[in-house]
Amino acid sequence: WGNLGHETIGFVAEQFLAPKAATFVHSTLNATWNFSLGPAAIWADQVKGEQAFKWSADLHFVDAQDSPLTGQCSVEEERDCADQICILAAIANYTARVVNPSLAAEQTLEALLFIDHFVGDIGQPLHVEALEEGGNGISAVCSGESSDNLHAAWDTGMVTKHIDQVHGGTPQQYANDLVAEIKNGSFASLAASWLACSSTTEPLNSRSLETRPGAQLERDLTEFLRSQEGEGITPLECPIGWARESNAFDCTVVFNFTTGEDLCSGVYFNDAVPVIDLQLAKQGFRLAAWLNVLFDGAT
Ligand code: DCM
Ligand code: DCM
Ligand code: DCM
Ligand code: ZN
Ligand code: ZN
Repeated sequence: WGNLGHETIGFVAEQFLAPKAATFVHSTLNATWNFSLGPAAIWADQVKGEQAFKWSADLHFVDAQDSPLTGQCSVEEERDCADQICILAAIANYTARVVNPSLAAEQTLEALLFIDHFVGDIGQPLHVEALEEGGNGISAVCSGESSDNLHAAWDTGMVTKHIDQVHGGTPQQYANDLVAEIKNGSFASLAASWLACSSTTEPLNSRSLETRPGAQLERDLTEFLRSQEGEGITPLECPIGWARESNAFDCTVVFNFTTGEDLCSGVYFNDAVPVIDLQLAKQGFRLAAWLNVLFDGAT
């Protein structure tokens, strides 16, 4: 996502933080970030072009070697992240680091800033897709501008137009509107299942969940943190599930357009907007739940 999408996700998460997670977040993020996961979510994009952080640029995505144009969507840790340089390994790495008491404050801050950003990016379907470098190599038209590419249309073009059209032009307002949908609106019946780490291709009722949907997320994190005694990065089940969920959209709406079609209006835009709303709301809610498990011990 671009800045607006990331800020929206951070502002959604802010409204679901449990007490200790909130205390940690607001004492770790300094005035530079207005003490908020909203503004802080864009740091990882700001630094990835700097020499000192060049190594982090490839952590923003996973190149899933699937085949979305023939309807075969999938993400496999072993196939797609064998070198451990991808968003899946990054979320695991910074999850371990953010609660590591032996790290210096600067490193703890960086870990939180990376988590804030990567839990957002993993929800962008083209950050979980190898084809044409996540759509960067596919030209696209957005609001008449033919200079765009498909990746940029999803990161920025459609999000900007949607916020301007129906959410008052600001990520704060967009986040407030999504939070209202989570609390009382169209997402209210779904939100609990977002913490079950399930894939959309795997119906919730086919899984043996404990009664609380957050239980699997808690199990995943607990097992992961326990496994950190050893070397290497243990993948986390929940982020792989999130990646598969967003990657599934690469087999439905994302590549479903003809050359020259305007993606930021008409049929394509109408199909994409519900996906954008869902993915931003979901990842914001999950970001809060993730930090709540880490710092409060529960979702
Ligand atoms: N590093 C990392 N992930 C990468 C590449 C590097 O976490 N994909 C970290 C590990 C080293 C450090 O960067 O601690 C080395 O970077 P530099 O040479 O910039 O200090
Ligand atoms: N680093 C990281 N993840 C790790 C180890 C290091 O992101 N597992 C980053 C933190 C610093 C840089 O690499 O920005 C250098 O770290 P170090 O001094 O520990 O090599
Ligand atoms: N990106 C991606 N998958 C790739 C390459 C890049 O998702 N294989 C993302 C990272 C940025 C955007 O695309 O959000 C633009 O990448 P770059 O800045 O490397 O051109
Ligand atoms: Zn992007
Ligand atoms: Zn990014």
